[in-house]
Formats: sequence, structure tokens, C-alpha cells
Amino acid sequence: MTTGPIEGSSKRYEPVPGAEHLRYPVRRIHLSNDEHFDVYDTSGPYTDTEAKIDVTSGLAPLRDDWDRPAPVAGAATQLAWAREGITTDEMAYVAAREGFDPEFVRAEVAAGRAVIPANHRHPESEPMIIGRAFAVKINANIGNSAVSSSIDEEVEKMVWAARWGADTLMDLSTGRHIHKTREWILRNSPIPVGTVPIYQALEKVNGDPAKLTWEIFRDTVIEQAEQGVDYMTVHAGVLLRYVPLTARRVTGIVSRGGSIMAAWCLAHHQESFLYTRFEELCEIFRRYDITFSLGDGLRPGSIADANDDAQFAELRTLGELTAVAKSHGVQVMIEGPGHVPMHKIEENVRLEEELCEGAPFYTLGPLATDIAPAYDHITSAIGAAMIARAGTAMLCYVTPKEHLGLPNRDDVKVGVITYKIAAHAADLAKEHPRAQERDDALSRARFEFRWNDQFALSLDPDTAREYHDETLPAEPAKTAHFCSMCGPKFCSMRISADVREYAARNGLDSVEAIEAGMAEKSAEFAATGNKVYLPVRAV
Ligand code: IRN
Ligand code: FE2
Repeated sequence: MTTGPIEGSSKRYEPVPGAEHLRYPVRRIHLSNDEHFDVYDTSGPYTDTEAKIDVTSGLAPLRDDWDRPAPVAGAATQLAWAREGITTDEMAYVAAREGFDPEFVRAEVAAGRAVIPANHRHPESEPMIIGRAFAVKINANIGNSAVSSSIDEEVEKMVWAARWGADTLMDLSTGRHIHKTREWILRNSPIPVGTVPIYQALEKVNGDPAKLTWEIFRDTVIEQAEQGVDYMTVHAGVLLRYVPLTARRVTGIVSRGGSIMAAWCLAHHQESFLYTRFEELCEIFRRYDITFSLGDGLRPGSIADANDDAQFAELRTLGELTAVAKSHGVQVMIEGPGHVPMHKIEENVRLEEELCEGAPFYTLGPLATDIAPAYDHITSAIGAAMIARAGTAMLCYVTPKEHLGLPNRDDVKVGVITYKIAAHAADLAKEHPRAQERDDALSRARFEFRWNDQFALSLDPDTAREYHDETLPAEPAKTAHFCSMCGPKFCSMRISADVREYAARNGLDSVEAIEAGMAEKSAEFAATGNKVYLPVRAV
């Protein structure tokens, strides 16, 4: 089990303004100039300095003694309470975490523009919010398959994903011990957990979609609801009449859940029970406050199929179901693509907002090109950054193993860090109030050659340090005014620091100083025989 603080940081719990009985987590990064920098923290107690965690007994049930208002017309949900004008403990907590006013949080939840996935039966989770007005979130998918991985490995992947910044986690297990794996993950997860219940329902009928029934599906949902699953993907927009629209596609139906439901519809020549029984599902969801993640069963699985009739027909139905769910007081987010070239990305967000009343959009990438298996964390992060900038609230990560195999622990970390980059790049572009502070802090550290601070402020301090130390491992190099990329003489950061110093020393303004400094540098350069590449010299 991976525990202990992230390098250069310590874990703190700060009181929630206006609800001092609650404390929210932050990660404090300690800098060498006696400053510190606090960041949003998803890692739960695993990064506490003296984390003593026993996965067999699970995490402490944090939310067990929080206020839980009475249900509103049968709905015990954040949406129903928000609409009643009630600011719940969960709303105050997420407001403090993100630096917003609790009333703003309540209003966004009431409008259905944000969701707080928090099943009453998952008290171990630290509430978080998903909505376009808030920081862009990322989801990590884990889960075993019939051919690979054990319960221990999946719990470790969950902890690892949360450590590196996953805001939510989906357990997509399809192999053996589905129930038990999920139980272990839930009891130990500080972040909300989602599932796709149709996967387990299919296991119960030995993998034959035609044998699925509403009753089997419903019982599976209740089983998972009781365990504490916070949000569930339901592919209720795959209608019988949409299936033929996929016939001429290059990659047909690539969604697992979507293909299961399409197979059922065709086998019975009936409308999907997920659609016809949707209101009964809402009645279950609102008892636990499970959030719908309305599945994109007809999402494009290739650049050629992006934004086609099948995809947008389904989206229209998801819009209709959004209104139904909300009328039952159930929180909703909408899943989106997939594979989409850059010029077709924005249209997805605009249509989703228009058709689904601004419900949070949760997209899988999208991959901006199909040509790079083994690098699909990158092909998809390009699309993810763009779609998040346009308004997507949560990004489902893609790992380097996408299309090739089940991700291992290392792939999970690469996927998470890659998606933190995409999400943060979008936060910057959206001018999210706090986003740029971290860039500024890291840039200052870089400019001042505070190497350890640069590592500590980065998304992945371990790898940053490792790469640096590959060529300059000695401790004095941590204060050296250069790295091995340019060597001691050609560090632009050092040169501009020198220019500033030169200006101060000689009482020049910066333009004069730059000119004078450049002349000096040019003389220095000529003295080396005008060689651009100097041998690297460790100090
Ligand atoms: C997210 C957006 N669109 C799809 N996703 C995720 O893809 C979904 O939440 C789930 O984790 C995963 C697999 O879904 P399918 O293939 O069953 O649709
Ligand atoms: Fe794909």
C-alpha cells in the first residue's frame, strides 16, 4: 500500500468557513524560501505523515456524523436540498475546497449545472463538485478483467490514482469477485466511486446480453447502491431505432455498455428497459443520492465517426432523460466522446449544453487522432484540454494502454498526470480564479534556480527529480544556476538573471541593460570560439 506524504509536502486539514465542525484537506508544499503553497488534495488519509491504514478495516466514515436534512418529496439528494435553499455540509465543504462561496455552490447544484456525487452509504468519501464553473476534474478508470488483476492490485491502483490527483474513480471490473473488489475499493476510497452496473448484470447472465432483464439490472443497481457507489453510468439513450444509424460506421459501437444494450434491443426487438424503466431507476437513485452519468453508448470510436447522426441522436435522448431525472430530484451528468478531430470538438459541448440544460459534461478524452496506439494518453489529452476549455466539467482519463490492454499501476499514474495537465491547462484558459498561482510559483522557483521547489510544485515531483538527477545527481546541483539541458554557459534563465543584476549594478534601465549585457555575452561567446554546444560539466 502506497502511503506517506508526497515529496516536499505535508497534509493538513483546515476548518470549513461557516461550518467549523468540518475540516477539509489541503496539501501544503513547503518551499526553501520559507514560503508555502497549498493545493487541492484528493489523496485522503494516505498522504498523512503518519498514515496508519488498514485496508481490511477501511477508512474512517468521515461523513457519518454530518447533517443530513430530511428528504424533499422523497428525494434525499443534494439537488433536492439545493432547490429547497438548503446549504448542506457537503456544499460548504466543496465550497471551502475550491475557494467559492457556499451560496454559489448551492445555486449551481440547484440549477443542475453542477453535481456532488455522494452516496449516503459511502461516508468515507471527501465530497467534491463537478460543474463547469469549478475546476475541471479528472476521473481514473480501474478494474480487473476476466484475464488479469487481483483485488489487492485494484485497491493499490485506487490509492495510487487518488495520490496523483484523480478526483473520482470508476471501478470497471468485469472479472471474478466483482462485488468483493468493489467493496474493498469503496471502503478504502476517499474519492467518489462510479460503476457501470450493466457489466455486473451481464456477468449474472453468463455474458449473454439477450438474457438480461430489467429485474436483474435493477437488483444489481440496488446491490451496488447499498455498497455506496456514488455515480453510475447508465446507457439509457441507446434506443432501438438508433442502432441502424451505426451500421455504416467505420468502428460501429465501441462502448461496452452501449453494445450490450444494442444487442439486447436487437435480440428482443424492443425498446431498451433502461429507457422504458428510467423513472423506476430514478426512484432508487434518489434514496441514496446516486448521480446519473448518462452513458454515451453511441459515442464515436474513430475520427471518421465523430459527430454523426447516431451520436447526436443519442445526445438528444440524454437531454430528455436529464429533465426526467431532475424532476425526480436526481443529480445528472452527461457522458461524451470518444474520438473527435479538433475542429469538431466545440460543437459537442455547445450541443450538450443546449440539449441537457447545462448538466455537467463528462468526456472520454476525446482522442484528436487515431494513429498513435501506445500514446493515446497524449492523443486524447489534446482533445481533453480543448473540450475542457470549451466547458466540459470532468475528463475521463485515457492511459497509454488504451486499445491495447488493461492499465497497470504505472499506466494509472501516467494517465492521471496527463489528465491533470489537460484539466489545469483548461482552468488557466478559463481564467479559473486560483489556477495561475501555481504556475507563477513554479516559474519563480525555476527562474531562481530553486530546484527542489520546482520539483515540489510540479505535478509529478518524483519524475521531475529523477530526470534532473539523471545527469546532475550531486547535491550542489540543486542550487546550481543551470541544468544539463543547456549547460552552465547557455542557461537563458541565468543569462536574464545576470542581465537584471547587471542593470542594478550599473544603474541602467532594462533596455539599456539588455543591450549592454548582450554585448558582454557576445564577447564571452566569441571567447569560447563561438561553440554553441559546450561539454556538460557536473559541479
Ligand atoms: C466517459 C465518457 N464517456 C465514456 N466514459 C467512460 O467510459 C465511462 O464513464 C466508463 O468509465 C467508461 C466505459 O464506458 P462504456 O464503454 O461502457 O460506454
Ligand atoms: Fe477508442
